[in-house]
Amino acid sequence: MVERNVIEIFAFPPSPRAFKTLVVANHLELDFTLETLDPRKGDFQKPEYAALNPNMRMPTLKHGEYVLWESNAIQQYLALQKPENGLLPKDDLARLDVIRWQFWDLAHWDPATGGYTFERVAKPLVLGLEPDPAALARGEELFHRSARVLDAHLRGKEYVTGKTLTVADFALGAGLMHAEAANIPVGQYGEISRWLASLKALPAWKKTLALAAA
Ligand SMILES: N[C@@H](CCC(=O)N[C@@H](CS)C(=O)NCC(=O)O)C(=O)O
Repeated sequence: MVERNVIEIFAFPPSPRAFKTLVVANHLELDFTLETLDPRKGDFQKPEYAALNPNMRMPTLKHGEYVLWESNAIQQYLALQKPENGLLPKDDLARLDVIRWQFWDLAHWDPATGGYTFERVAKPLVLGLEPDPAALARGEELFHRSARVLDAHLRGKEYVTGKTLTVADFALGAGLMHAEAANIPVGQYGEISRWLASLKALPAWKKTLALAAA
């Protein structure tokens, strides 16, 4: 029986959308429980889960009676648990910049990186299907278009919105959690590679990757 004040995160840890939320919870060292869902067992469609998230997708957060879905919104909720950490800046314009990049993630980066991950990781390793070359070609075009934007933006910046690590870094970095396995051509982009290396060095990144591999 989970205590009322413990945050529950319902997620399939190998997914980048799950990773986005779990890495923030780990970085903030929040007290949370991971409720693992497995798509191979039909967990997303189970009535008790569909009652929490009518999309029947993950992740979902539950904190007492409060329920929230959409990974980037969950990141913000987690950041608000420890506002002093600065993952979601208090200053309005600084916060809007973080939110801008979270929106850009959903509109452009997540589909661009997600195409590779779905075709080269989820299909062969989770669903037992062959990658579709046409989908990979479409994904490649999307990826380079967005990667050029992110790479140029990162020039002269430590993190996506400047000198400070925010939820935007975790939102965008999560799309590259399977970069090697999915053969995402990150190496062509020096600034993205440098920024990604700094995220991978974080203890929370390593801890969350281990959850994904478990
Ligand atoms: N925009 C949503 C996307 C959620 C999403 O599509 N999750 C995938 C995980 S890879 C899912 O649950 N897919 C199951 C399905 O499509 O049936 C978020 O970021 O939370």
